[in-house]
Formats: sequence, C-alpha cells, structure tokens
Amino acid sequence: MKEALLHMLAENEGEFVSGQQISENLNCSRTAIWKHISELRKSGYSIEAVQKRGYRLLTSPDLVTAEEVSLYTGNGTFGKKVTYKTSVKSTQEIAHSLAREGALEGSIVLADEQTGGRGRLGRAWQSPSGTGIWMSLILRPEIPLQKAPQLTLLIAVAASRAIEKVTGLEAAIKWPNDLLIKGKKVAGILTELQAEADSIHSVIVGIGMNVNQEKKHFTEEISEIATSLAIEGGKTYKRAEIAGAVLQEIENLYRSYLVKGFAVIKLLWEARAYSLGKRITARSVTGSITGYAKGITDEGVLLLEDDNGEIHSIYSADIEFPSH
Ligand code: BTX
Repeated sequence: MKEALLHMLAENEGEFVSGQQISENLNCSRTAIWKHISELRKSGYSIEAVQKRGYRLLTSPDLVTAEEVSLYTGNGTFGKKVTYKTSVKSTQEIAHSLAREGALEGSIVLADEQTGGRGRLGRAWQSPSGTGIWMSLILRPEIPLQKAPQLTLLIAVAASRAIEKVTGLEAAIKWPNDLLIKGKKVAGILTELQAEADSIHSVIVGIGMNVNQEKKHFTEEISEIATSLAIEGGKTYKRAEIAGAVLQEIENLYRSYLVKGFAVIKLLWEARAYSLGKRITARSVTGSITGYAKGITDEGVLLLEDDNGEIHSIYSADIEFPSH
C-alpha cells in the first residue's frame, strides 16, 4: 500500500494528487493515506499536503528500500520481491537462507550497510552505510554446473551497461568479476552456488557497487585502487535508480542467455573487457602465470598465452598487470 502510494506520487512528481483519487485508486480510507504519508515523511520523503488539492511529492531521499527500488525496475520481474535491511553482516548470507527456503528467482536482498560484506576467497568488501549498492540476487538457471562462471560475466556486462545508461560513464570489465573506471575498482561481483552433484539449485549473485562515496570514505587500504560513480561523474546519483537499471539489464541479458546461450554475452563482454590483449599475471592458490590475455572460451574461461607460446585455461584467479 505504501509502495503503491509512493508510485502514484512519483508518477505525478511536482503535481498534486487528490486524497479522493488516492483513496479510489488504492481502495483505502483517508486516515490510512494520512498514516502512510506520515511514515514516508519519517523515512525522509518531503511531501506537501494542501487542503482541497491533495499531496505532492517534492523530494525523495537516496534510499534502497523496496519502495524506492520498485520505482525503477520497469516491467521486469527481477527486484519485485525485495528484502531490505538497514544494516546486515552480508546480504549474501540472507539471500542464501531465503534461497534454501524456496525464494523465487529474481528475489533480491538489499542493505544500506554491510558490517561483514565479503568478496572472493574470504576477502572483505567495504560497504559503508548510505553510499553504495550492496545487493544479492537469487537466480535459478537450469544450466549445467560448469557453465555457472558464464553468469559472472553476464552480470558484469549487465552492471556495466546499467552504469553507462544512468551515468554515461564507461566501466570496463576486468576478468572475471571487477568493474573498473579509469583502472580503479567501482564494483565487484561474487557468484556463489547452491548445488548438488552437477545440478544447480540456485545461484546467489552478490553485487557491490560504489555509488556516492567520496575519496575520504575509502580506507587507506583501498583508497588508491577504489573509486565511485560520484568521484568519476562529479555528482551524486540515486542508488535506487542504478539498482533498478542493473536489475533490468540483468533480466534482459539473462532471458536472452537462457534461450540463445552465451555467444551474444561473450561478444558484449569482449567489447567491454579491460584485460584482453594485455600482459597480465594470473595469480591463484596453485601459483601464478604471466603472459598475454588472449580471450575467453565459450565457457567463460580466460585463455592466457605464456612466453613459451603455451595457452593456459584460467578458471579462477586474480589478475594483475605487471609493470614490465
Ligand atoms: P574481490 O575478492 O574480487 O575483491 C575484494 C577486494 O577488493 C578487497 O580485498 C579489497 O582490496 C577491495 N575492496 C574492498 N572493498 C572495496 C570497495 N568497496 N570498492 C573497491 N574495492 C574494494 C569482489 O571480491 C566481490 C565483492 C562483492 C560484494 C557484494 S556486496 C553484496 C554482496 N554481499 C556480500 O557480502 N558481498 C556481495
């Protein structure tokens, strides 16, 4: 009800919507409307109320609540079911238990702050409050287990396209899971599976995107390697708008992927790839190899040619750019 009310006000932004119109459309009493208006005001919405004219939305806060995100998900089904928390350890943890309880594909978990946000290999992901998008999305693709890495690449393409659509900024993809603007990390993707034998129950896709941080918000450890959309764009953005665009882009690419396969995604990925053709070092638990990044396979595996001309298939690694 609160969500529907906000939709009505947002659709008529700057215009008054009468109490009668609202109560007819939403089938509720004037008292109920007033209660929801008060709640929205408490969450930071500035809503003018004028007798005989009705209500008018003046400004909205930068929130990633279910109500806000639903304003930007269009006709898509991804992001229609939102679990929003002000502060959590990690949205991945919540999404994992929702997935085990049978949550539908496209359900998301969003938090304003994560106190134990995680990256790959147990690394930490800094997720301060009110600054970024910390989101986990539940997917249930009917694909063989070995194709799961393709999803990380699909999500990276979708997130990069969403950034470009909303901000005009170009974010390049560093294999497999980083988005970079001018060589600095603006977003990271963490793909985790719930699987048995070789069948996938669900894929929990974690997306962390730095939106409105200023340089001072980053700790010393990452201040030289991290950036945000606000730093690069020179202005702040509505996080819900970007989250909505990310979900719409993911859903479009994902639907096409399920029908047509990885070929189109591969082309889109290569067009945005940062590391292709460059000399790189792929570092993993089993050691490191230096050479030229030649491309990705149809499975989403990185091909690296070492100095002896031997081609290596890299399934999982961190990519570094050696200085010589
Ligand atoms: P990653 O392992 O590739 O990157 C982690 C590394 O990135 C850290 O070791 C640090 O150097 C750097 N880093 C940490 N925080 C930031 C930041 N805010 N901006 C830029 N660089 C940073 C990348 O893992 C995958 C991250 C996924 C995060 C999402 S947020 C929603 C979901 N919940 C959760 O706990 N994780 C995911």
